[in-house]
Amino acid sequence: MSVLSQRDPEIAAIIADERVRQVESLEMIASENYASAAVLEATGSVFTNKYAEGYPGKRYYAGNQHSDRLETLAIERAKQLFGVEHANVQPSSGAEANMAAYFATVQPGDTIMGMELTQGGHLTHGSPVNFSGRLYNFVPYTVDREAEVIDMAEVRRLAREAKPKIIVAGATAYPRAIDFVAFGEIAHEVGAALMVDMSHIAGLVAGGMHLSPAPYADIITTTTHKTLRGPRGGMILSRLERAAAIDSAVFPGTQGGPHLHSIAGKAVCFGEALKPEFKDYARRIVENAAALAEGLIAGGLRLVSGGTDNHLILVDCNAKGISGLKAQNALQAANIVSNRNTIPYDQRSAYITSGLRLGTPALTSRGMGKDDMKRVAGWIARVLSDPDGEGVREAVRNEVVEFARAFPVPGISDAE
Ligand code: DSN
Repeated sequence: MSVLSQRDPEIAAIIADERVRQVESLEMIASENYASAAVLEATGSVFTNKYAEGYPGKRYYAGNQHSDRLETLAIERAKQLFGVEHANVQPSSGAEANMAAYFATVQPGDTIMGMELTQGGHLTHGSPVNFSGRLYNFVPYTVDREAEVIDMAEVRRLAREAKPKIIVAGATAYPRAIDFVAFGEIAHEVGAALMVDMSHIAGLVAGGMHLSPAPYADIITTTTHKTLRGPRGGMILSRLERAAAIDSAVFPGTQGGPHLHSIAGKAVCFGEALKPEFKDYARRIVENAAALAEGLIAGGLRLVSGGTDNHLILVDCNAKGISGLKAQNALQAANIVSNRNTIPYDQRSAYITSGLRLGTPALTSRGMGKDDMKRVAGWIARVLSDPDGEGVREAVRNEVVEFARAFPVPGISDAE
C-alpha cells in the first residue's frame, strides 16, 4: 500500500481512477502525452520543497548548491538538444514563457503579429481575452480560405503594412509544416524579431521530423509536456545577445521562485530526447498521423487542408452534419479522448465549434503503429457516423478498452 493511500485514501482513489482512465482510453488530445516513469519520479522529487529565486550561481536564498547543479544540467541539455546558445528553463508554462518573451522584446502598446486563434493560433498570440491581446496591438494573420494553409504572401503584405516588432510563428491546431525560413525572411525584412512558439512540435523538432526554427528565430518558446514528453512546463531559447533580457523578464519580471521539481523533470526529458531512440519516436508520431489521416478520409471524413504533415489532424465535422462538441462527446463515450476545435472560418462559436482535433503523440508513446491507427480511424468514423447511437458507442468502447489495455502506458505500466 502506498504512503498516499494510507494517509489520504480519498486523493489516492482519485489518482487511481485517473490512472485507469489513462490506461483504458485512447488519448488523442494532440497536446497531451505520457511522461516516462523517470520524468514522473524527478517531477515528484524533494525539489518541490526548495525556493531558488535567481539563476545558478546568483540565488537570493541559501541552500541552492544542488539546485544550481540541476538547473545548469537542464540548461546544457536543452542547448544541446535544440542547438541554441541560451536556454531559460524556468517558465512554469507555455503562457508564462510567451509573456516573458514579449516582456523581453517589446513595450505595451507595440505591434505584434500572430496567428488568429480561431484558425489555429494560441490564446497568448493576441486573443483579446488574454493578457497578450490586452497589452499589445496584435495584428492576426490567417490561412488561405481554399487551401487552408498559412498564406505567406498575405503574412508578408500584412507585415509590410503593420510593421510589427515581433512576428509570432507557431500554432496549436495547424496540421501542416510551418515555413520558418519564410517567416524569418519576412520578419527581418520589416525589422521585426521572429518568435517561434514551437510548443506543439518541439518533440518533432528534437527528433528531426520538423524543420528546426533555431537558425531563423530570434526567440523560441515551448512547453515541455507535449510531443517532447516531459513534465508540464515551459522554456525559452535564444541567442546569447537576448539572454540577459529574457532571463530578467522571467525572473524577476514575470515569475518568482522557479519550480525546481519541474526543472528536474525537464532535465530528464531533455536527456531522453537526446537519445537516438527519440528520433524513431518522432518519426513514428508523424507516420501514425499520416496513417490516421488516410483512415479517416477513407471513413468519409473531411480533414482541414486535406491531411497532415505533423502530429495532428483537424477534422471538419460539418461533413458529418455535427458540431465539434457533439463529436468530442460521442467519442468520449467510446473512450476516445480528443478535443473540439474551431476550424478556419468556422461558423460556430469557439465553445461549440465545427472541428475536432486529433493527435498521435500519446498513442505512439504506447507503441501503437500504422495498422493500429487504421483501426482507430475506423472506430472514430463509426462513432461520428452515428453520434447518437448508444449501441455503436458501447460496442466501440468495449473494443477500445480491450485494445488499449494491450498497450503499456509509460509512467504507469512500468511504475507499478
Ligand atoms: N492547451 C494547449 C493545447 O491543447 O494546444 C495549448 O495551450
